[in-house]
Amino acid sequence: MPQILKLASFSVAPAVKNVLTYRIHNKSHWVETRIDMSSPEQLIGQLDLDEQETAEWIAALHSVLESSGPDRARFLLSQLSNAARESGLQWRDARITPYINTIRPQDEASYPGGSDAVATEETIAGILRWNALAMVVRANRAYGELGGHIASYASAADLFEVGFNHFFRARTDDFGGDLVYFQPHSAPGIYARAFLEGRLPADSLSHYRQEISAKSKGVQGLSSYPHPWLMPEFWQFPTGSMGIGPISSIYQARFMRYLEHRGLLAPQPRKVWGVFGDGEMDEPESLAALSLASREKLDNLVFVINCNLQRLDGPVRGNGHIVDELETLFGGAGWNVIKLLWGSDWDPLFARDANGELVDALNRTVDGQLQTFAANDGPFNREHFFGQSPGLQAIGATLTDEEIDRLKRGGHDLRKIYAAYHAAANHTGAPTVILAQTKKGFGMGTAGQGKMTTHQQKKLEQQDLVEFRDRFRLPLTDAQVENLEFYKPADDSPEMRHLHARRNELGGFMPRRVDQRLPIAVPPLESHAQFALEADGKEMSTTMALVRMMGNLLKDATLGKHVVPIVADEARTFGMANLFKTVGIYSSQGQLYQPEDIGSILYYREAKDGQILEEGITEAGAISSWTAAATSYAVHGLPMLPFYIYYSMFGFQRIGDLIWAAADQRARGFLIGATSGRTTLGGEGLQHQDGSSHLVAASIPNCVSYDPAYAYELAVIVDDGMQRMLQKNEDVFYYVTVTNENEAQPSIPKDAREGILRGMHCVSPAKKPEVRLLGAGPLLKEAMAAADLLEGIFSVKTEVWSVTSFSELARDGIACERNRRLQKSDDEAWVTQKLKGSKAPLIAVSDYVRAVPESIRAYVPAHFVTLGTDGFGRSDTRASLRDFFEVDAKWIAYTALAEVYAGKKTADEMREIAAKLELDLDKLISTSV
Ligand SMILES: Cc1ncc(C[n+]2csc(CCOP(=O)(O)OP(=O)(O)O)c2C)c(N)n1
Repeated sequence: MPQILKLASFSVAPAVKNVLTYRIHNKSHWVETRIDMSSPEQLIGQLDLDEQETAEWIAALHSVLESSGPDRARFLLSQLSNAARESGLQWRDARITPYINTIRPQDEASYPGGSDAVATEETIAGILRWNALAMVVRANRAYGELGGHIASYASAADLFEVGFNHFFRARTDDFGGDLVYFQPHSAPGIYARAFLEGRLPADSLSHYRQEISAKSKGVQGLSSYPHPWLMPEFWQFPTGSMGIGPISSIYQARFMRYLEHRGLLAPQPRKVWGVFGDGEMDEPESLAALSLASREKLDNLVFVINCNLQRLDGPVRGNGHIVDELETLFGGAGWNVIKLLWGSDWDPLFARDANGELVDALNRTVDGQLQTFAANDGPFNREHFFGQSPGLQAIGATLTDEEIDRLKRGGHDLRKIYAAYHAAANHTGAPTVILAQTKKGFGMGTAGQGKMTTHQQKKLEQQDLVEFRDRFRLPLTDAQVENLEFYKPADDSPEMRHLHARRNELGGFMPRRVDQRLPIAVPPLESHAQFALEADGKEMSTTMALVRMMGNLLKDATLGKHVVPIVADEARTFGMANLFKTVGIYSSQGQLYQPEDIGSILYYREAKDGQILEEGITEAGAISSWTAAATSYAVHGLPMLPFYIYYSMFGFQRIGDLIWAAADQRARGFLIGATSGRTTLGGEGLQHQDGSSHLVAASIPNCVSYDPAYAYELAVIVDDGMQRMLQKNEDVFYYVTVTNENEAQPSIPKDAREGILRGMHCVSPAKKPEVRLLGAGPLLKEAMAAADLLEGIFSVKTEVWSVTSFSELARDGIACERNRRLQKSDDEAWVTQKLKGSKAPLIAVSDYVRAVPESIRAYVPAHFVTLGTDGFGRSDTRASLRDFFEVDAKWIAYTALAEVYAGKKTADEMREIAAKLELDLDKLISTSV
């Protein structure tokens, strides 16, 4: 029978329907419990109806554990669980463990160097906290607009330090090195460490977030967040945009395996570590690839989530437990989860908690309340936490107020952190997540610790600074504190000796980006693209041409193995199925089934050394793989050449931020926007038809983008890209759009290469033209047909140019214009050079929004009209779409005639011309509907 002795109170929680809160006096203390009453079964399942029986079961488990050990206990539990299922019991483990550390004190790995090392490292962490704080406060004293963060690193410092002192191994001659994704706004702490290590001078610290002014003084300024573009010898991975780090690190760990399984990288016990925020976990990208990590058994991956329970505005889960939520999510996805919640000073308290009252209280205390406890002092915590019941009071009574105040959360206790990292580093068969509970703004006292506003605190009063100094026992005078002086212990101090010894032991300093020049020979163009150069009118789409070139490159003896074809479940769409057979699809497990199509020559072949990364329907995942491959030259000293081929609409628009991060990371590779062009991708309609990717691509400084019309143009572009990226080691990447429209492909005209690469070349010259047409990509064909109409029906002499890249033309134009303005050179833009020989009007047409061709207007030396595909797409035939958007041959011809006859023909005459072309001048404007 129930052992309820007294039922004190119960209430139905107003905010949560069907939840009963009740307090039971359990012999010695009151226990408050919440139960879900949504069904009678739920209710019965949560009430302990027979405490004695429960106790007997628990005792039985304890006895098995003691006599036969944990393996046997686990076995019995899974047998029980099976038996329950067989009996029809719908039971499933709640996946939430109590709000205590996963690792029991007796199972903790011991700290290398013991108490001395702990003490020294605590001192170092205090110094780092100070220098990081001083860096931010100094910058903001000087220029209030600079920004920066103190509270995040203050909470993460110990988590980083255990990594730096014991786990993060640098790249050496014979070891590839661990890879660490650092929480972006903790960057000041990483700089502070590099200062102690002697890698960054104090001058640099004084120029945090002042990169431009520092440079003018000959000083290396420090970027706000990790940006390899800005600090190429320091940062490896950009993480400043939340969510990018987590997904990138997962695919990085997976790509390391890919390289090993393909025999390109020697298998080594390297790890990928990612230190992220608990608020950051709300980004969809943060959680998007969790199951990939466990499916691939990525035990080379460790996430450390700094659960300071706060994000920018307030608590992450004020009314719940973010740790428990993440435990459920990660555990459910198959990760090894380690809760690191309480410091060593809690161990004796738990030991005194004979009837589980303390654990109950922690289970019940929601994060918002934990934050309030962090923001308040010992007496407050004694009253409001330990004061909840006589039992808790008794536990609290063993501590002074000062001790209560200093009770550590797990993520601030070096020993506990070490034990968690040690367990994570040695875990096999699954990735590990460490959920480390900390206090945001740790040590910032009443000025910041646990405060709602602490995230954005960048100014501190003298009193707060002095308290901070005292809290971390820093040997600074009041004046030094006032001046925010950086502190570096003497070279022969125990701290500095320890710090250097530890890094020596771990292979050197981190983070460090190594970018050796490792050129790879690019095969001659003719070897893989002869079919495109000498197409001679053969019909093919540019997508087919690309895939054929890639197939040939894959066969090249030197380059072949470096090519990484990547798709997000669209290989068949792009005619790549033949690659399944030839190079295989990468699968860490090989192929455990007989594929349905085994009899066909192009069967779906998965292999452990497969070369294609077939990512499934995740553009975010596929681009993360691409980035890992495109930066392999720096991360692994192994250049790779990824081609990620995707629906162009699902690129810059959908995953633009990941591409931006790749650009920051100096990625080198090809992004291939297939099924491109708003009118060229026929029936697919509004959400699939891309008319804007070139606009975004043009805004990325190191992205070289092209919209080629012909297979030979594509061949020249791919060849140039390979030469620049692989041979010359330039930090650029290529975005090339290809289409699925079959076309008669001409052979390459003589001397076309330069024009193709600079952005335009003449494909149909005319002597003294009356009008000139600039056609881009798939619409060059329409421009050519328009020229036929103009010449054939209206006897208007027409010249046609193929524009392969408006963005390259515009960049060149901007550069020339600036050079002239700054008196550097008189060079004319390529557009100007090519078009200045005539005053005939120009009509430019592209399958993208008009802003794309408009980008060259300033450099065009004649009257200029642009046509494009502004507006929403539609599902219809190409012909209907091009008529609708007014970009087909007839509309181009009519537009040309409107310019040629301007001032010469009446409105009625122009209407007659339109009628001759079967055009409706009164149709609705495409952009308005
Ligand atoms: C995509 C994106 N959105 C918003 C921000 C702005 N931002 C920077 S830090 C931060 C809060 C981070 O909270 P959390 O991840 O919990 O880290 P903490 O600082 O608490 O350790 C926000 C919203 C950002 N950097 N990136």
